[in-house]
Amino acid sequence: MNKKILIIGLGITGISCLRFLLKKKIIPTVMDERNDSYLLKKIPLYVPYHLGSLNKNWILNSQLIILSPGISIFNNLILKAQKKNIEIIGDMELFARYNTTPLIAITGTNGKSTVTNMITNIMKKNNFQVSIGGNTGYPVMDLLSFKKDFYILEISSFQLETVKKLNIYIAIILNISQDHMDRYPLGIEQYRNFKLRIYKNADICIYNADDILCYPKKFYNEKKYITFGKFLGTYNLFFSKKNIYLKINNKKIFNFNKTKLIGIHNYLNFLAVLAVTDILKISKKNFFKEINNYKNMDHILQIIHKENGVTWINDSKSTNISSTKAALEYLHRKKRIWLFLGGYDKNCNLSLLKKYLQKKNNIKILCFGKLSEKILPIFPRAIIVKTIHEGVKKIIKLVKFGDIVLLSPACSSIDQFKNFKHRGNEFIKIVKKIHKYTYTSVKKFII
Ligand code: UMA
Ligand code: ADP
Repeated sequence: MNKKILIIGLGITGISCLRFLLKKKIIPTVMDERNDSYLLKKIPLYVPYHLGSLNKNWILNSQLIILSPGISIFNNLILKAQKKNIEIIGDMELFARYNTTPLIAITGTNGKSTVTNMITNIMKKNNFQVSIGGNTGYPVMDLLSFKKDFYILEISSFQLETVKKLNIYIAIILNISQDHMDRYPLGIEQYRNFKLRIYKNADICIYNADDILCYPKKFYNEKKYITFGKFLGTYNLFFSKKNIYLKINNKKIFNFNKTKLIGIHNYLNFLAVLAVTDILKISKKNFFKEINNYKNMDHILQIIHKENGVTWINDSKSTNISSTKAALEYLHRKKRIWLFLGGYDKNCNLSLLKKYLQKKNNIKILCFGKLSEKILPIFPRAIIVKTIHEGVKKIIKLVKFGDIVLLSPACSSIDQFKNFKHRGNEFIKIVKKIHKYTYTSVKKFII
């Protein structure tokens, strides 16, 4: 590569690209809008850098820009560079140009991490050599040094914005609903178009047949298409009075209710996984063994505390409306729910939750963070609190036997926390601390 290369963004993506190019003896220039000593430490002395802003001259005088996913291709300066025919790619595209390992790639609004992990676990247990990368937090450029049978990639719409030709063996779209509407001003169709790019150079496309937005716009003879869904698709569910079964080609095969899996949304995730394991010829017996062993990841519908008949649940990974819907669909009808909603809402239409949050459903809304500025016109009954901590303090004496307290914020965490993990961990800390304080002092008094 004999071009003037500029890396924009020096988070884990930018740094992984820098590391890769330096190994190849290519010295790019680098840029980040942040300017701090921590960043400086990551840049070798001989690499030219610009920190603190986007440098117009550097951008417009480069020949290849490697853009981090956090920076939109619709950024004004990036649009100007595109007009000048400067090539703009991201780490996925750079990776695609060097990768020779077969890929299984997963996208969708929700369930990406769950499905990526499920596939990886099952494949490992069945003697495949695999590594996981992408939006999960392990940048794809770092995968290239591992020789494996497959790489399993979680890919976000941000990453797909800059993909041109990514050869994929199996590409999956789990579902598409409103998310990141602050980044896609033209709405869900614009977001969807980026997601659909995953099919472009895929041999096999797996998609959710219940969700019209996941359907490819064109079907090609040389590709294979496999579907799953609640009622539609090759792999679907059968609802009897008491149980929910896996159904393949109209045959009841397996009772999901006997597993530890929570929520119909997770049954659907497993159908997508099964479609993959069938392609790889992993036996159904081994697949079912894995379902029985599967434990939800932390921060996803995670029961963190039970006391006095009240169950406290951390679903901090819910950062959009559909994931909070999935939590409510799973939990509602069971008990009264105290729902913590809040954070930065990414311009999504919160009124899509109205059906789930009607008065008759017995759900009390506590709203924290930036969302508080706009929730009342949509949900006038919401109780506004500045922080999750204030909310927990407010309700600790109000919750009754049988209640559920659920943090499923439907928003991203960036207004008050570093990320969803930080938000979830803070919630856990507060809940544990307040119980220790409230109930140990009461218990002492009674004794
Ligand atoms: N930066 C700028 N200008 C901007 C935005 C960012 O200069 O307008 C700089 C920041 O100062 C920072 C760097 O860019 O130094 C951060 O780059 P980045 O935001 O692209 O983040 P990375 O650390 O490279 O992490 C990215 C993904 N982040 C985003 O998409 C925002 C991570 O997904 C991903 O795990 C990682 O690459 C490895 O592939 C995170 C995410 O929030 C978890 N993803 C979104 C989601 O899941 O909803 C899509
Ligand atoms: P992602 O990686 O796409 O963010 P995760 O598997 O981490 O997805 O789950 C994020 C949130 O979405 C969690 O609250 C989880 O309960 C919910 N979720 C998982 N799968 C689905 C699905 N198929 N449909 C709706 N919500 C889902």
